[in-house]
Amino acid sequence: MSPKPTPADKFTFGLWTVGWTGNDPFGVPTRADLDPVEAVHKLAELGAYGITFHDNDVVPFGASADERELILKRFRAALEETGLKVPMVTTNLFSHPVFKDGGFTSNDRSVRRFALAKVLRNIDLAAELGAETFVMWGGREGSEYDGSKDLAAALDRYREGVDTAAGYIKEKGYGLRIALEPKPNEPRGDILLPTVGHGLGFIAQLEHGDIVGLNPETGHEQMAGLNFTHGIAQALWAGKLFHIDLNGQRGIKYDQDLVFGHGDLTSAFFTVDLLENGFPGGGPRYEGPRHFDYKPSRTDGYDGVWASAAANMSTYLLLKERAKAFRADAEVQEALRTSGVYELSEATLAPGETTAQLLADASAGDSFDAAAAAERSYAFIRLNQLAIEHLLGAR
Ligand code: XLS
Ligand code: MG
Ligand code: MG
Repeated sequence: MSPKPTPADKFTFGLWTVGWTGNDPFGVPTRADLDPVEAVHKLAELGAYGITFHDNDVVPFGASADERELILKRFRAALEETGLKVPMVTTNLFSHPVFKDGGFTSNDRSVRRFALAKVLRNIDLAAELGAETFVMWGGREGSEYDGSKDLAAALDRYREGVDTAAGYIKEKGYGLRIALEPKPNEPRGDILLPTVGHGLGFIAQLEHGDIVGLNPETGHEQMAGLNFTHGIAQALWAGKLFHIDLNGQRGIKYDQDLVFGHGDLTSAFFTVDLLENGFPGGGPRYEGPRHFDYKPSRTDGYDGVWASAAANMSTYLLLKERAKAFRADAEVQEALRTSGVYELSEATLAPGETTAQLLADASAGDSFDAAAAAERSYAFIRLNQLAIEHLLGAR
């Protein structure tokens, strides 16, 4: 039986996910357009907590002020009717041809000024709708050819753009934080800030880095062959996991945006284990929305769209159940101890111990029996098999 989600589970969906009509580089849409108001109603019926969007998912690019107001009025009414929240808003700086060389980092200064103003206006909308997170995915910020970008200047302009937006949030007193979303490639050949690690390094260079964190996406790390759970773990550890995009990916290829769990299921299990149970030794926890950023396959009609939205949530809840059972199992706890997982929480130096004392400690030097210590079996395979058995519902 699939578990039924409720708003307390804090599941959110991008409007562009269920609203994707199936156009790809090789084919035209396979589904009719989805009215954002219908998306709000359907997601609320399915038990979601919120909906997120790019400015142009709701208000078409180039709409007049009057058109914008009319559209937003209808959208707000649907939110009020259903109680669905808007915890995150983001800006489309990638679809219109004007952004073909980027928004914040286009070689054309007039485009950069237009992009920055578009972002500031969208920050006003995000604040008005009560969002807490403002995502920036710089899909066009990059290049195909290394000689076509002054990379230091591009990073300067990226920093200028993000700091200007963050400074604006502070100046207005909005309760918003920015979350940068790394991705290695697609649509650009190479995208700036390609991984969680690059994002963390960039944030450390910002003037307003205190309100800038990350929005890692499962498939984006996995496209680069990286471990998503490690990525979000480091972001959490650094106090920078502001938001999350959950989905599925099968190996190093284009961005598949599959349903969460439909890619690497074992990795999804450990992602949920971390989000729901935290680090084994304690430490920072993620409390934000569980946001799905996936694409319902273009083979499917609207039956498949809503089935896939439900699938993201029920798979997450099933994994949560399994991850809770895993941690509660006495045999698992014993295996974690045997494997030294808890032992890693103990500081390597004793409290107040100096480097001189460490160097003088024979047990860490001449009398350390390296051969004996090398004999230790960490029994990680047994521990992992226990996880697999819980994942498969065998325990
Ligand atoms: C694309 C990104 C995008 C962001 C929001 O690959 O995942 O959908 O999440 O702009
Ligand atoms: Mg993606
Ligand atoms: Mg995303």
